Amino acid sequence: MLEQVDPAFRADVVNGLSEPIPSIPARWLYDRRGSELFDDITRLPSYYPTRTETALLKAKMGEIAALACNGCAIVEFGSGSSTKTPLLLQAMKPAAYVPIDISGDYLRESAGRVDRRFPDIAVHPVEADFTKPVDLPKEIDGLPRLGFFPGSTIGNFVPRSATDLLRHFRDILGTGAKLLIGMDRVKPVERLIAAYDDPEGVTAKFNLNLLRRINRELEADIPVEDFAHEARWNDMLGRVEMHLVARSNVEFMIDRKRFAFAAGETIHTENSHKYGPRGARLLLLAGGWTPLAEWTDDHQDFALILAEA
Ligand code: AVI
Repeated sequence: MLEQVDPAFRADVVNGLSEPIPSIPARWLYDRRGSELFDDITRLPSYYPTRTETALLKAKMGEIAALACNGCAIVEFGSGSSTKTPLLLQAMKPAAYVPIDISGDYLRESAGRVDRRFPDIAVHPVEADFTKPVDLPKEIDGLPRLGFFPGSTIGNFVPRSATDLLRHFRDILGTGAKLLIGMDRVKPVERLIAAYDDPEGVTAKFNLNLLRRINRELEADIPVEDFAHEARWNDMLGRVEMHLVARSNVEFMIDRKRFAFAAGETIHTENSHKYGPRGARLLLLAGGWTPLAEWTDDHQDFALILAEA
């Protein structure tokens, strides 16, 4: 059966590959297989962010809950299959939980799980793209709001878009709202590269899966084995970049357009920005949020920041 193809996918791929520096927006990495591979990445020994953030939440939850939520409604941006949410709900005992996710399947599954496990919390799932305007359910009118944006997903947005997104969260949640956000810290390059180019090769599969998706959904003929995964640290811009590098001269067709890559040329597929303490706070301030408190692990690998709109 032919899959439904999102016209925005076709446009992003064809336009992105036609740019002088070929790139494809990272959101297209997450088809069903890509999401499964990302779940696998979060369990890899070298991928520290998920493990560190979860441990941090567990260790500091009492303190975080006391400052962040008093009978509030928790609004989670991009709830996915998050395992961090139960920790929050257990400790904060919010009046309501509003998971927002673009994937209806994930959303219904996670909302159902929360509903069964926390019968006293009203769950109001919203199927939406949180980067676009979102109406919150009227059932939470009048409740204080806490936005939750874990996982350092903010790092996948270039600072210009990250500040737009933070301002958008402020518009959705309203003045007086709070935001608990996870941000990955700058650290030695070897550790960053190991996290994004693991010895098990899972991140390579995740990155290359994008080419398989293009072949399948856009009936293209990219020779996937002629591309290799590469993770690079861009020191000037403070980010890890994922690229797909042509191993040899490669030609392929997408949508009756021909594309040619010389050996060594790349397709840029993702950015993952890392922030120092001041950079993180400045980003929040530029996005309309005043930092109130910050928690980090013993190695200062990862930070959770509570901010107020
Ligand atoms: C989803 N996001 C926060 C991950 C990250 O670390 O930037 C995506 C990822 N890409 C490769 N590994 C993980």
